[in-house]
Amino acid sequence: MTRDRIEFVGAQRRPGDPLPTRLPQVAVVGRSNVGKSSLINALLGRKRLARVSKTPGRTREIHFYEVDERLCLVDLPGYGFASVPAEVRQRWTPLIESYLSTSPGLVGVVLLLDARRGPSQDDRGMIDQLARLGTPTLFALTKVDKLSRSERHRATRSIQETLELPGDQVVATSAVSGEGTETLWKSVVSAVEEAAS
Ligand SMILES: Nc1nc2c(ncn2[C@@H]2O[C@H](COP(=O)(O)OP(=O)(O)O)[C@@H](O)[C@H]2O)c(=O)[nH]1
Ligand SMILES: [Mg+2]
Repeated sequence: MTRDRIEFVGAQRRPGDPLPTRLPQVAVVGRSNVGKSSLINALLGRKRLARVSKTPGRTREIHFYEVDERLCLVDLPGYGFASVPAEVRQRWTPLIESYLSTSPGLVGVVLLLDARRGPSQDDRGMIDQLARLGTPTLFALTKVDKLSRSERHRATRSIQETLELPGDQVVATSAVSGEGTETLWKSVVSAVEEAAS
């Protein structure tokens, strides 16, 4: 896929809002501030497609980006950031859960984990939920530009061991250097192709 034709096709603001796409979807999920919007921009080679914010919890809706009329990348609000007021967080949780559990076009999820930390309770809750739903999940470590080469290997191995994942399910990425983004994109496209076959 050339990623020449990228289009923001709409948002879901409340659970049950109609989906703005009919294409197969791959959703990017993770804590607020883990780097979801930045990674979507890096995957699609655009600087300011998805809004990047220094303030956690700014994405309050689900955003849909169609690529080459073949697949749709989905930018979800982040979960579990302490500085976001509880009442706001509670409004997003049903939105995220409803999207993940009721979207027939959802073929896979990329779950982002900050390379510098272990998975949080919220991450583990999300991982369990995805396993219950049977949603194929890829794991991307984010912001690896902040780590040395040896720290990066250690972080990748540690996540694999902690979550008992096969090696090819974890990709170390950086939206700043672009590291890992082509590998991850290929996996995203494979997930869509597998779902179609
Ligand atoms: N160094 C570095 N910073 C990043 C990277 N990705 C995101 N950030 C920063 O992390 C913050 C949150 O990014 P954002 O994409 O908005 O996260 P989101 O809340 O998960 O969508 C912003 O200040 C970004 O500039 C990365 O790969 N490397
Ligand atoms: Mg965001």
